[in-house]
Amino acid sequence: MITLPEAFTQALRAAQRVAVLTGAGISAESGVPTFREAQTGLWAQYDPQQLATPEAFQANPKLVWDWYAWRRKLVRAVEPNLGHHALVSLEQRLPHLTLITQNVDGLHRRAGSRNILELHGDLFATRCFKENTPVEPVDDNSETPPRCARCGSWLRPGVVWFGESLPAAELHQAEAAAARCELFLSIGTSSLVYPAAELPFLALRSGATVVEINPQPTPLSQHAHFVLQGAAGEILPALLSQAFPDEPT
Ligand code: BJW
Repeated sequence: MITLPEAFTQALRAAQRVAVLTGAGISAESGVPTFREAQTGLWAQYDPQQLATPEAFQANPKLVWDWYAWRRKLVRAVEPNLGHHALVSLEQRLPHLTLITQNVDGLHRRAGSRNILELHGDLFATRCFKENTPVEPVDDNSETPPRCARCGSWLRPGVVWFGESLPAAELHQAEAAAARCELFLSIGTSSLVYPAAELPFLALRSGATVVEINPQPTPLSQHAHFVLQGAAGEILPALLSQAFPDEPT
């Protein structure tokens, strides 16, 4: 049984505005590999950081498209876990919670979270590589990579690659939520990728209490007010039952 610091559960109960930033670690217990952990099977020989760039796609569109098609298949076969579900319950109990996610797997949406900002796009969305316009998702069994029906260019996954801008409206809302919140939770992210990694620091500068949930230390750890070392799927349900002991989970 995990016992969380009373000062933290009290801060959570009292908070009017909470911002939550999640990364790949929250989906790990669903069976989705994190971004920086070694890949398995066919993809073990590739470094995700080398595949998730426009340059990699331009150099080898089939390779990069197939990697995303493989990940879509993997994500379709898994379910949201206790960590995702605990965040849904937290949203229902708190006056205002903004869920900012770097994940492209859609598991927060599938769990039932409502106020979500997806900073790095959506694994299941498709865009024209040349015109950057959204198009209808294509069948993963069709020829790869597919072509844009309008201009004939390659289609690409609707995610944000290294060197690309994040969706402006989502980033703006995430920064506003980080600057305004009293409590900021950073969950399951290595805190390495910017501008998302800047958000807890923005919250710190604005006077918020910052809490990290992660089995491993990150560059944020030494700055956070509370570091809860462990798996999100264990800590988040404990947080819920200890902060709101009289409410059904
Ligand atoms: C658990 C767990 C459990 C395990 N429970 N936890 C400032 C300084 C330096 C560089 C830059 C900067 N500003 C911009 C940059 C460049 C770049 C960047 O940040 N590079 C860094 C690598 C240094 N950023 C960009 O290019 C961004 N664009 C941009 O800023 O545009 C303007 C600009 C461009 C160029 C220069 C300057 C300005 C775009 C970033 C897009 C990131 N996209 C990706 C791919 C998405 C599509 C896909 O999935 O394929 O997003 S990269 C990848 O990293 C993915 C993730 O969302 C993101 C974050 O990873 P995350 O979620 O933290 O996962 P992991 O695997 O790293 O960590 C998992 C964690 O979980 C670990 O800590 C585990 O311990 C933990 N864990 N089990 C809880 N059960």
